[in-house]
Amino acid sequence: MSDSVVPDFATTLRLQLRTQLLGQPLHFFPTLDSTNTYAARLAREGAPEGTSVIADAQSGGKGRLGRTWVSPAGVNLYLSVILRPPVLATIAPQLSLLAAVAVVDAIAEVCQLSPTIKWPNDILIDGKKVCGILAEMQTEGDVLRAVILGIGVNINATASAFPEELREKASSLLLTGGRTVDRSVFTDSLLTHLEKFYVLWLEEGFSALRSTWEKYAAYLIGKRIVVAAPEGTIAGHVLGMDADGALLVQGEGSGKQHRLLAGDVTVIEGYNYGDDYDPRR
Ligand code: BT5
Repeated sequence: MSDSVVPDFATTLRLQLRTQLLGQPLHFFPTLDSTNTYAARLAREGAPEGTSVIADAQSGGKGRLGRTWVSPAGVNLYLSVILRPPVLATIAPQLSLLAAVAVVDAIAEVCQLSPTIKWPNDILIDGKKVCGILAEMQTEGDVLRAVILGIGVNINATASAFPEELREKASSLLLTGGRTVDRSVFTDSLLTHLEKFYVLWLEEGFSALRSTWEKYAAYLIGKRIVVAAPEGTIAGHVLGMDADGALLVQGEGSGKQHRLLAGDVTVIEGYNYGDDYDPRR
């Protein structure tokens, strides 16, 4: 397949890209079912760390748990990066937290907007989702072979690009910032931040990113939430995160402290601890 259908994005990004590792090499496609599915195949065939896949449109964009990622052509970013960190598979979910921090910094740098992170993997602006992250692992026994880090960012999508039922909860950088964003400038910024944080994480672990993550996810701290987690549904309030990136939730009723590594968070509106509430007390 050739780059010819998306010459501006593909050619400009290749010329601009400042990274040493991520996006090296970079595969572009006019359409794929899912960049994560394609990158997973490349990873199984032995593609080196850093190999990245971008599609101009996806016909079967994937969210978590079998959900769909709406992926219209020509306006957004659909990116998958192959990583091969020498860590245990249990540590790998930290990569989606790391990616979230990189996305926030790229949006701040390119659009001068201040998104928030909704644990674990949603990026919101004005309460609406502009980015989702899907990290998929390839393992052999306990050994982690690869992580496919998929990132979808709504860049220049207009409201009509989203199906009716998503318009209330999805947005784009164009809709929130009021101006068109150059996709190659944004993608270069994202891959550059992602590479910087990945190298830092390899050298120092998640603790080096934790305070930045907590700052970006601050709105969740102290909030009353319900989490649909693999271990069951938990209601409580958010205390913060631990050094490994797990969400710490003080359970309602039981008072038990839960340490969650995955799940879907719903913030319960209309409940406020007040400005003087310190969740760490
Ligand atoms: C995610 O799942 O948020 C992960 C999305 C990852 C997409 C990237 S694109 C590149 C790579 N290739 C892929 O095939 N996937 C990755 P989840 O937390 O399960 O959220 C999915 C939910 O978000 C859906 O059920 C919708 O409610 C909503 N949604 C779908 N498309 C959206 C969009 N374009 N913008 C905002 N929200 C969307």
